[in-house]
Amino acid sequence: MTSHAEDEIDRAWWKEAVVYQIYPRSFNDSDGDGVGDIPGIIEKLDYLADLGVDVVWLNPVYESPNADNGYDIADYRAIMDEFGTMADWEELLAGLHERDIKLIMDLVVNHTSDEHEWFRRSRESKENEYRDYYVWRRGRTDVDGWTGHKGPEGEAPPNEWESFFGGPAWEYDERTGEWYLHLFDVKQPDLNWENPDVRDDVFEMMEWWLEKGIDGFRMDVINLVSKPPSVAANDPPTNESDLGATIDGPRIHEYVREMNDRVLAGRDLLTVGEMIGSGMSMEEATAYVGEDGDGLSMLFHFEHVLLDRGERFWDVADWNLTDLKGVFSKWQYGLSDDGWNSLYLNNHDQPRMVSRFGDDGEYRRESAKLLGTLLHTLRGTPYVYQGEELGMTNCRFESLDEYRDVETLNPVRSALDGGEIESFEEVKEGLWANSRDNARTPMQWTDGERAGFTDGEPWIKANPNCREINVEAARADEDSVWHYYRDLIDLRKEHDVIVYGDYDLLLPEHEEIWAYVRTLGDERLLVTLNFSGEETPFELPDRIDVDGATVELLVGNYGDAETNVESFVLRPWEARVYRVT
Ligand code: TEU
Repeated sequence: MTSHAEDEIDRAWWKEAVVYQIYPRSFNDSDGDGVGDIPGIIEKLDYLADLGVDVVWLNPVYESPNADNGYDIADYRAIMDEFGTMADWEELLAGLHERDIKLIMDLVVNHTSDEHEWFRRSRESKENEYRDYYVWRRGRTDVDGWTGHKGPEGEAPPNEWESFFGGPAWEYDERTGEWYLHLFDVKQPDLNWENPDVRDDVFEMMEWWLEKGIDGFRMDVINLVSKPPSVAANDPPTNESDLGATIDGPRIHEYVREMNDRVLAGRDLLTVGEMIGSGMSMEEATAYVGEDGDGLSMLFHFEHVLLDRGERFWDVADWNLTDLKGVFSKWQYGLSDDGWNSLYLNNHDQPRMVSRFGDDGEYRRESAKLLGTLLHTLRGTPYVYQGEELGMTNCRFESLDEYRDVETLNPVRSALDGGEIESFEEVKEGLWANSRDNARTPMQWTDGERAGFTDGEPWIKANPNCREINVEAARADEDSVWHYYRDLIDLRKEHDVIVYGDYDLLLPEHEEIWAYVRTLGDERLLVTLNFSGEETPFELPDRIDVDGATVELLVGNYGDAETNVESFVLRPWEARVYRVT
């Protein structure tokens, strides 16, 4: 491992930034219709400034029929009515910039809504100029006994791919007698990136937003846009049944690079590509984010959030700390010389981190702070998901009716219809652990019944624990997760070693403690995290020389701690960050 000296730092604003993710539907409702909106975000601008974040990533706010909460876009250049107007959006951007906060927008261009003008035209006839904007195929007639889907008698879909949300990835369209591809919901037809007109239109739309003054993009499932040749070339239908073939497809780097060359290059932006899949090699990663790569600032991988996923949507597998350390360390070392990491422990698609990797019972506060310490002291750019700074938890929904998310509803309904399960009760606990709706309950502003989120009926229920966990209470309590997050965000601005220091994992096999050293020139941080509800002894390995060093506790979730770092006992879910110089 090379150790970087201070004068070799390759600085960028987006490496030094903390990003705050806003899911507008659930953030703050200004007009009492139960749905969060842009004026609601504007009301909370000072809240964001007080927390100290540098960038806001806004989940989709574009016009959409909301089959997948805005990830099904009907018009890329209009704001969804429920969220407000373009003038509201412009006011939001100005309000953020006034406070020195940048804005990155969600770019969803693997698919559109089926209500997008392009798709409306595309499905009208085989001849029209938009036909090739999407992936249309003939069905298979060479299969006996296909009982799967609603094609005409005796006809099966072009191949056997299952969509990410369950059910076939192809939909038969009567008008033209062909099938269209949708890797996600049936209302999210995939764009055909092989068609240069599609790329022209997408790039032009990106340019349009950039000219409005935004500071970058989060790119939804960007590594799915290049379809495997069997689909893209409109070859005869196949029996392919592995959707994995759509990940990092053959022309992906060509497309991302083209996007960079034609739109992004020469502008000082934050770009983060969401890269679905597991086990990405470092070679592949640097092809996207490395110095000679396609030009993205960073990417979101899925390796740590797949550790506890079972086969079906509601299956929960055990995860262990050594695996979690293993995944993060692979990326920490893998991108230490080339590329840059994004760091996230939850988002709008994932359960709440404290319920998943921490303890949302007795040690909720401690473990939320511990996870925050991890997020802010690894090498990379931290992404804080709304409510994380309060230690918000998963939510227990008591019936299927209370869920809203297509990714939860589709598979459960089809399992019920198909007799695979008999009742909601059978999968209830699995959904409590896994459903995306865990992260989508309203932001908890006050201890009121609707969490201070709305005066109306919220579109999804508020977590009853808003009685105790809410912004008002957290800001009034110096010892809250909120204040701790604010300290962590401040520290990042004061210490280059937090941003740029090298990462060195200690005790890789330890099952309760995650410990590492960060080094930049003469600056060293020792981070020790006890991932358990028991007291756990820590021994500093001999190879870390602290003889004669000055040791100071920079931050810790129990307040004080001794400064003899050679050995000590960590309290339940204790996190300590020492500065050793
Ligand atoms: O997510 C893609 C994605 O990978 C999710 O399907 C994820 O695997 C799953 O939700 C984990 O349970 C992006 C968006 O973030 C998501 O909200 C959209 O539904 C999806 O793309 C389609 O646009």
